[in-house]
Amino acid sequence: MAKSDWWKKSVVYQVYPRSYQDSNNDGIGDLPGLTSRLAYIKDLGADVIWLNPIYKSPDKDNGYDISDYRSIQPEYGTMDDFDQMLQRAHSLGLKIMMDLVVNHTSDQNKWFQESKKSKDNPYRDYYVWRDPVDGHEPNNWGSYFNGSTWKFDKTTGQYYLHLFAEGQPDLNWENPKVRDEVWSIMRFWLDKGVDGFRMDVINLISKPQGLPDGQKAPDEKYADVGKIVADGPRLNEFLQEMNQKVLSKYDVMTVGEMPDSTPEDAIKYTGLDSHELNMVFQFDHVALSGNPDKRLGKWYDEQIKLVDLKKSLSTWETELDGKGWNSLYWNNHDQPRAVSRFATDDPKYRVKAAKMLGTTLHMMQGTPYVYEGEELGMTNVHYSKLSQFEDVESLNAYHEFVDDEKIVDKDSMLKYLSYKSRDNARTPMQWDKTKNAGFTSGKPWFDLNPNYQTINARDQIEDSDSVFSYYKKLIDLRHKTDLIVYGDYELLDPNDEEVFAYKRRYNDETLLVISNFTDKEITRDYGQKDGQLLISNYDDDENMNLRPYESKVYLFR
Ligand code: TEU
Repeated sequence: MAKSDWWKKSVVYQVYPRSYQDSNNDGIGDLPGLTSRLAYIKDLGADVIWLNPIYKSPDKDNGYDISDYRSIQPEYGTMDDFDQMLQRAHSLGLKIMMDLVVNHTSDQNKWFQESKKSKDNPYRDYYVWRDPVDGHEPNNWGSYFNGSTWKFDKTTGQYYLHLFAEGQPDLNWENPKVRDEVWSIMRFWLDKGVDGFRMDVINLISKPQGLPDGQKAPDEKYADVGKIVADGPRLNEFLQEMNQKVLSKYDVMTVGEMPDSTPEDAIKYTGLDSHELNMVFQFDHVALSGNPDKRLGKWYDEQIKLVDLKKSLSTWETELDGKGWNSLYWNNHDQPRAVSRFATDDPKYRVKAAKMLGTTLHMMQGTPYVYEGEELGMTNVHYSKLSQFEDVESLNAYHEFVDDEKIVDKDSMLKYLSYKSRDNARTPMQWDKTKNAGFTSGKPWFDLNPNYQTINARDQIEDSDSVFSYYKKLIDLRHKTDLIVYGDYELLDPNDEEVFAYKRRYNDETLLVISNFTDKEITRDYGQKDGQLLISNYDDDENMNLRPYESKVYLFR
């Protein structure tokens, strides 16, 4: 099938359906709610929507634990509602990319319910079961969500593997029947007309032979499982099989979520020769933490140093150029809000800072992703009490580090949760100033960020100077400019701790991007006086002078 590279020129908008728009006042976002907001996403200028999981699920991990891959979670509506949403999206020229979560299922999935019944059940080998070793877990792997990756099951006296929560048992990809089941699920959705898949932790599906212990420091309880299972021995083979049997038959977009992958890995999966996936989500820049206590992993509250951030993003830009393809993102449903994390949500600078971050990312090579509310400059919610959090990752981490291991005090951990918790991304979308920001007229499943009085879509759509209007311009600029899509990349002044500046080149044209990441007025000269100003987050241009969070883009011909 002849395929084009439309996905290179696209901008993706991510919808977390639970928090987007409620239509039946049960306090939970749903598919008819999303359908009613598609025109808004079209108005922003996005081409593709990545929809977080909407399948049947007991919701231990907000839909990432799927009990039935072919039905819709009743809270979100019916299959008819899904079909109508898809049809409406297509009629507006929007594509729909589904979340494919097949490293693990829910423990309520019928495969697992069968699998746990007996050692000779036909579904036993759909999952990874092992005998105890000396009366304890089969190895020292630590789960992404804290504790061991192994859960003992009395019925058969064996442990099952779960890289994430206990309710998320890992599928055994070594079993060809499991792979066939996955291909069949993919065909089910593709034949309905969906336009692609975002593949959840797809680089974790091939476990190392023999499941050996991993390395860990003496003061660590478990080994970091990501380092052990990421990019396993049969991953390329599995992805190639997926491509041959399914993807090659459809003109769709695929992105592999790949924690711990390196640019070399990414080139293998997205390279021109391998034909496995279109692009990756890599984690380097969001995994930077600066935390001196490695045991706490991501849990810390200091802002990342600009020099490190530049190095991380730039490495991916230069290494993948001409060889593979990257996704560009500041935040998603697993990360804190971009403006709070990478710049500032101080009301004095928030609008400028949100636009500055947008400019810095959208002028790079790769496919940009906008997470719902980012286009409004939505901020972290700044919770201070444990009872306000609801995410399984945050709660497990608190209990392990504060209550069980006592390696951090309560107040520090709460500060870390407040800065880094995934809950920051999951407060409902802020549509307008009415009760619950127009998200629901019922009781919202999760409290809104009270700042919807000042940060909401209704105000911003009408304001030509809003973050929303600015994102529209950024997206439009990409659609019109091949240089932004295809140009190569060069970081300027890597050691500058205040400014992120880079160049892009394509044919005879050059783009210069300059972003002041501080709240100070500073000066820099990159020769911008000879360029034509394409876009900026201030009304006028003071050339070498950079005002707080100023960001500007120049074209040179
Ligand atoms: O996330 C993968 C992943 O690696 C996360 O554990 C991530 O590191 C963490 O959320 C950031 O702290 C995917 C999904 O995006 C996430 O929502 C799921 O919880 C997870 O897989 C399991 O399916």
